[in-house]
Amino acid sequence: MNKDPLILNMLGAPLDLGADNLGVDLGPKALRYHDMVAKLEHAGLSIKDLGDIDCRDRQKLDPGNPRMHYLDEIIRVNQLIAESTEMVIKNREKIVVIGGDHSIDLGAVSGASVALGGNLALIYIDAHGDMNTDETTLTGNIHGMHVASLLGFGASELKDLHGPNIKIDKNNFLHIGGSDFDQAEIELVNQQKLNTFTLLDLLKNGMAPLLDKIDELSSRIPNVWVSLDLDSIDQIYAPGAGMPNAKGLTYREIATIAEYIGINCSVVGLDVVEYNPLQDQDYKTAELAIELTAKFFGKNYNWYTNYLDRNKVN
Ligand SMILES: [Mn+2]
Repeated sequence: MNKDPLILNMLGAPLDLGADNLGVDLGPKALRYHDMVAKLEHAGLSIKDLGDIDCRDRQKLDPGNPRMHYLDEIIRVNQLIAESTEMVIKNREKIVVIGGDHSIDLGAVSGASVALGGNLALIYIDAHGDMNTDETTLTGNIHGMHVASLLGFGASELKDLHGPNIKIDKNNFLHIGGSDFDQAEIELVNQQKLNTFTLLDLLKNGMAPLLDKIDELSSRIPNVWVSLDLDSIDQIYAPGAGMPNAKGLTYREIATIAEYIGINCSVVGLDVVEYNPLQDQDYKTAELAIELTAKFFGKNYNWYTNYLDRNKVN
């Protein structure tokens, strides 16, 4: 494991307007309270804290367009996120963006893609597809649409955020851990031949074919953005996810995926989203989010490193 300090910028995006449930706006504050900065520093990452973006409260806003709720504010916040990720990656530093709901991924990936002239792969870990458009959405919630936007589908307001180019070429996309795709999302995956490795694939074929897919992608496109929706993880390990998942990835599976990506890919940025501290149990999910963040950047932080620290011989 690489012991060199690595500069990691940290940006909080306490946006909850892309979703319905109360609490994901508290994610950045709760992770900071749980010492995310100190713990990542301890893991060997040198943190530059960019603070939290000011997000407006839904009580003060009109949902507006019924097919894209709170569109204007979501675009405003995502534009700010995109400017941050673009600047950081142009400076050849790395960044973790902490949600908030998953719609913050739109700005995060858009800024990274622009910084790299579109030469960016996206590894997307989520129980859901997030590939609806304003035409196929069943809820009007934008946290279910931004992947389609990044791939160049759906409403121009979303897909043209931070510039008109397609942010992620569909051949440079890998979706991991899906178990709940909507019909329209299944059709998009099939029509566009999108690269997915679902929970069923994992249970049927094991981890090896997934690791091969990660290798293939990162050998072709060296710069990788990782998006981690905590609802991809089983609720036993991640009770504090926006939509807790009774059939998600085990701790062993997600920790291995994160470790493998951290060692074998050049991860330029990560977003960790849908953390809901109101549903967490003893900060279990927060602790896991911190551990996985360290692992995605090739470092380690877990109960064992803590055990070693506590029992160090002087
Ligand atoms: Mn999601």
